[in-house]
Amino acid sequence: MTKSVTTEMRGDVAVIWIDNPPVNALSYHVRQGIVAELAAAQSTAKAAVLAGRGGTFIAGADIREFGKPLIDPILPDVLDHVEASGIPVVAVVEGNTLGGGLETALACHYRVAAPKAKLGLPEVNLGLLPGAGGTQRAPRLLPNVADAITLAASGRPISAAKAMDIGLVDQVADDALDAAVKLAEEVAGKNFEDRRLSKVSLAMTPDIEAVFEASLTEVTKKAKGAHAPVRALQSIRNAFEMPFREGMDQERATFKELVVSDQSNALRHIFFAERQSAKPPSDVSGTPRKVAKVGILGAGTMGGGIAMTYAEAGFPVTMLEMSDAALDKGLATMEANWSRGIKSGRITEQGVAERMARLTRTTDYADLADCDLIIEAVFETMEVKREVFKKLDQVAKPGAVLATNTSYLDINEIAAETSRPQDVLGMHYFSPANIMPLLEIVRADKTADDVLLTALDMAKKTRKTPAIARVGHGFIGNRMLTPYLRQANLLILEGASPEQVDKALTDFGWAMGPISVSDLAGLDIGYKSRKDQDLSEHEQRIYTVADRLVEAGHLGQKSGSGFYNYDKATRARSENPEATKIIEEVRAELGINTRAISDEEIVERTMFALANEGAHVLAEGVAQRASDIDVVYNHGYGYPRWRGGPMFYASTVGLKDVAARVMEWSEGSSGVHWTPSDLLMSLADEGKDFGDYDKENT
Ligand code: T1G
Repeated sequence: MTKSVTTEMRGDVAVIWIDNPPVNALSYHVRQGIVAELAAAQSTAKAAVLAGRGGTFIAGADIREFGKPLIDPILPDVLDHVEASGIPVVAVVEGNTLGGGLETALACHYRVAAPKAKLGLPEVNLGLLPGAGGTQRAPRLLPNVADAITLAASGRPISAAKAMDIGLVDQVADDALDAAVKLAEEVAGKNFEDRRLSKVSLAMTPDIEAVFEASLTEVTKKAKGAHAPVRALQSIRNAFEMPFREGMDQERATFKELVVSDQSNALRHIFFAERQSAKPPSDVSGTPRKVAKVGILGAGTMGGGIAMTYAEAGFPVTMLEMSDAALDKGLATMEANWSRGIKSGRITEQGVAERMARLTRTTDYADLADCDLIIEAVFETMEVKREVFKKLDQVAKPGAVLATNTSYLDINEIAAETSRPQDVLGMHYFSPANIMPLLEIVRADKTADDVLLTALDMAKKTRKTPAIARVGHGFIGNRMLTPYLRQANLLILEGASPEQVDKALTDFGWAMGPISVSDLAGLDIGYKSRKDQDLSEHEQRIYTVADRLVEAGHLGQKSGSGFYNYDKATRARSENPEATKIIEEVRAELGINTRAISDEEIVERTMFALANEGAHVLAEGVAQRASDIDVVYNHGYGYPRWRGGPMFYASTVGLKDVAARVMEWSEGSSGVHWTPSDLLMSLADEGKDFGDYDKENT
């Protein structure tokens, strides 16, 4: 293996290079190399510069090493060596200087940043806290403790300019390496004891105490059940209440506790899962087709959101609607959506104008002839989709990728309407499409490899997180939503209130409970969809309450009342007495003896319904891997990230227990509503989990 840490002398300055692509993670050989090269430099140089190859400093510890036997030296010890160096060390902060990378820079005595550098302590995003002195050195360097708290508890990176502003770096220079070597030459031979942060002592004061009190409330609220942010805050507080070495020991102890926690395992799982889901399937080869111009059919909610997505990514977009009035409305909505960001400084008026200038409007299909990618987001019926694709086949240029945004229809059928089924696939966006990160890419039977690669490329260019699905009713996400909502409605029939169902699941960590989600989406959507399908009597019975609400005009948030009442101004929800009355009437009509239902049962029946259906989706090949399903639910449905995803959570519970409960319910009074997955049962029997399934099948 080539050495991942080498030294290049520049006069009396030792430039120590870290070269561990792709992100210069602090793998064990990097840690060993830093210690060795710095030790050697003590006798050969008067100062040292620590820099990373590939335009980035260090993106952090090597996450892949966690959970494996530790290889010495551990990072805290490496950084003790760096800080204790007899010659001054200047860090070249470039690219991503994150986590252990920033901690390494803090152990250096000076820091020079490149203008585009990003600096942060994102460990909390992995269910961890900075574990190599970040919580002890940052507060000793930064004059304002609130800045140290924000860095470590929010996990959000900051720019070089902001870092300079808060005192995290000494300089920002276009040529950071050159500036760092110059600085090293200047400080060589001079006293730099005051730059050893471990020597700085801090004391708690009433003002600082007040900052911690206020931060604790805010951090706890934002954490929404995640543990790491609060633990990171506590560790920073230790810097003011105990000597450095003790604070380091406490930090290490907390790190070792968190690194084996369910939350950290879940967050590291989803970190790798969302990178894995963006990769082409192993049976696909070739290169993406070039997309210079995008056509969008439909300027409604979905079409407008998709058009915004591409315009924001810099693509010229041709928007086609059936009438000028529809185009006027759609474009006005898009402009208003963008303009909302002006007040908060997210965008400028010029930015809005630039995006709007990328949009061309038309009611003539012929104007789509020069588009390389055309996405339709028109009315969700097969008749309309067939009609649209027949026309696209006539006007689109050869090689254009033709995508449908359908949320559940059969894309093979749609593709068959064209003479080019190999150019057709699904690109299913989630509303609001310009905000929601998930993109379900549906690979139809005849979709060509390079068409699939084009969609993956578009996801990357429009900052979406993709998951590849095969054709199947509802693909991955909506397919699994059905049994989840079914159990939620059944629980209400059996005795739980809407509020209890929702609260059990928001306490579990969901952004919104299923009943509130139904009200948000509009109860009439489900009502119409059920009327279009030929549901069995026992299936229809489940939604009697929801149907009665719609028939009584309670459509959900859009009508001001659904399962809940909504305040017109604040949208705050409250009980809807009408709904309570309907629930009681329906229970009586159906002869249901209601019972007290525990929150635990609510969570199990809904979450295990998700996992069971996910296992069906896997077995049918509609999803490539269980971790893709977790990506879908994290990025499209507000699943609590620190639980990993519906499949990871079921694995954490233990598939044996999950399978046993699913079998129990399938034999019970509402057993008709359960179809136990053979895959779930066999994994449970073999003592395996969904992670094993992924390892063995992808
Ligand atoms: N360890 C191991 N692999 C990593 C990695 C890391 N820290 N960061 C990225 N990779 C892999 C990633 O899986 C992918 O692999 C490839 O690099 C490119 O990544 C002690 C305990 C740096 C902003 O949390 O946020 O330090 O898929 O696709 O979009 O206190 O990677 O090609 O096989 O994301 O350009 C703290 C995590 C660690 C930063 C670059 N650091 N990384 O984004 O590329 S814990 C982090 C990122 C720690 C200390 C603590 C991003 C990025 P593959 P990518 P990108």
